[in-house]
Amino acid sequence: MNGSYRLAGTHLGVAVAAFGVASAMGLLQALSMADFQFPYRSESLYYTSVTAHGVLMALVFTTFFIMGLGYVLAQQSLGRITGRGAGWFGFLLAIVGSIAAAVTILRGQSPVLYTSYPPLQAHPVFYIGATLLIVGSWVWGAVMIASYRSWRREHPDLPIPLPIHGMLAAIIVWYLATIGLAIEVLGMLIPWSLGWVKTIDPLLARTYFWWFGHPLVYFWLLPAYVLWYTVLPQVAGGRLFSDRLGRVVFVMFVLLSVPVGFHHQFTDPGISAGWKLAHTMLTFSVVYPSLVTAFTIVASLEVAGRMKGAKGLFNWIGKLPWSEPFFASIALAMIAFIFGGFGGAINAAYAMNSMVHNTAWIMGHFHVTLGTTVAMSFMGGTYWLLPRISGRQLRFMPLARIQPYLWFLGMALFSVSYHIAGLRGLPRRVYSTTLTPDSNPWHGLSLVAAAGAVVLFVSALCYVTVAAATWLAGRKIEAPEFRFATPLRPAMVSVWDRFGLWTAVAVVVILAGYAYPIIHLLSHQRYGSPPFRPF
Ligand code: HAS
Ligand code: CU
Repeated sequence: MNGSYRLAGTHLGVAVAAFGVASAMGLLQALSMADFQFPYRSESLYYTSVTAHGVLMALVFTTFFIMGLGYVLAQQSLGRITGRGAGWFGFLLAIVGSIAAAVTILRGQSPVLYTSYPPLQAHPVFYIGATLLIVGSWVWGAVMIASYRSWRREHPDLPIPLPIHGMLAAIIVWYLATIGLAIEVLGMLIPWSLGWVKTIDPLLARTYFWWFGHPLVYFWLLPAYVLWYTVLPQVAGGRLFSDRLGRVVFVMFVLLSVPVGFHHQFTDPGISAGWKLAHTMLTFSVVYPSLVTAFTIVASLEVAGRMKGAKGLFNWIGKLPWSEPFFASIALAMIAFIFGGFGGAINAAYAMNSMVHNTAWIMGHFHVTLGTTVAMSFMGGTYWLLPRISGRQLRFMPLARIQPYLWFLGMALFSVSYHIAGLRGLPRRVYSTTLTPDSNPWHGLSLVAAAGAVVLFVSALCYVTVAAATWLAGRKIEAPEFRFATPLRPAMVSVWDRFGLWTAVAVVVILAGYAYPIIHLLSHQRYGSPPFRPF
């Protein structure tokens, strides 16, 4: 196997493994919430498991998949990975960091949940491990940018290949976002967890965290969009409706992803209402590129259906390849995002947020967005990538065909129940839904969610089985070609390729959104909180 693909494939392998472990934990948690008695069920096991599930899914699975995908795209679209050795070094940092953090979680020393809010305190190795994962991803970003620059020197007059355009946007969002995290972790959490300082200011830490935490979701979403824009129309048998709109969308995420974090802090005191409203407005602005995406990708699919002869208003939908695993995964991911996006707009509405904040609704929301839209795009992406990088045919094709539908079904049961339970007041992150002795309005819903979790677990087993069996024992074939979607009108060089300029504008927007509120928080008299460890 080609060295670049070995590098990419190793990243994908870690992603699939993390996903498998985290899926089993998800099942455990749903059963616990629905009050099934199983051996070793306990509060501490629950919080250990929620933390491990969140970290492995949201940080390890996603980051490793994105890095692997990035390397494949660099090799394919740019014909190179400049600095493959550095790429392996970044991998090493990321894997060592992930394992170290995971060990402290599984030993029950870091039950701080994936948001790691102080004053809950984790073991120092947890924070240091997470830092190594991030630094590893920075190295990846640098290798990607170096590869792009080397290509650019040879092709000064060409538009950036669209897959790389989208990945560069994701990388810029990532660098801008992780500045906030670096300040929080290096400046506050690590010194505090080592005992160098006695107290921590939770509000300030949370503010830095959400500087990172919201753009984090677009760091997940953008690589999914790259697959939607550049691969999906091709697999569907059509054309990309507009290359230019794709570029506008990616640039808008660079501009608007970061300065929206206060929409996670509407209920936090110490941040004035005006700044919260400003972040609400910016949040509604960053919804726009997703609406454009909905239009562009659906139009591309309609083109595909019409190229296959559909004439009516909607019958192009039936002409799409619904039994092809990659297509089915992404199409279902898109359908889920109609609901995920709608829920996001409710969350972001300053006043309505108080109805859903810290309830099970939020679990519902992010299992539709991250757990369905992004996760299904990545699972579908795995089915597309594996045969092409390994030269092996997908093993157990029927499992790969049914897996996306199972996931969609499981998540529908799971997320709809938790959205409703949230509106009925079920808090998020509780170990049991029968908190009161009387039967309460949540238990029935949590049973439906647990049924969904069982379906999800079966689907996860299918995915992991197909991926592992293909990698280890797939029948050797001539690797299918990587083919990207052709746009209806050819790509042209434009101002949307000028990432240096857009990054500079993004920095200005971030300063406008965060400089004053953070200076304000820093200038307060702060007493801080000592650490808190629940067990
Ligand atoms: Fe969110 C909380 C607002 C998108 C993830 N979000 C979270 C948390 C996570 C998360 C993990 O404003 C929990 C954090 C925690 O632990 O506390 N979210 C939004 C908004 C959007 C949004 C406005 N979120 C995402 C994405 C995520 C994600 C994407 C992960 C990948 N979210 C919030 C807010 C909170 C929040 C508040 C805090 C709540 C609180 O109080 O704690 C937007 O980006 C959404 C825009 C999306 C659209 C949808 C476009 C639709 C498309 C598909 C079209 C398909 C069609 C059908 C038409 C406007 C592109 C196709 C047809 C075929 C035939 C195929
Ligand atoms: Cu957010």
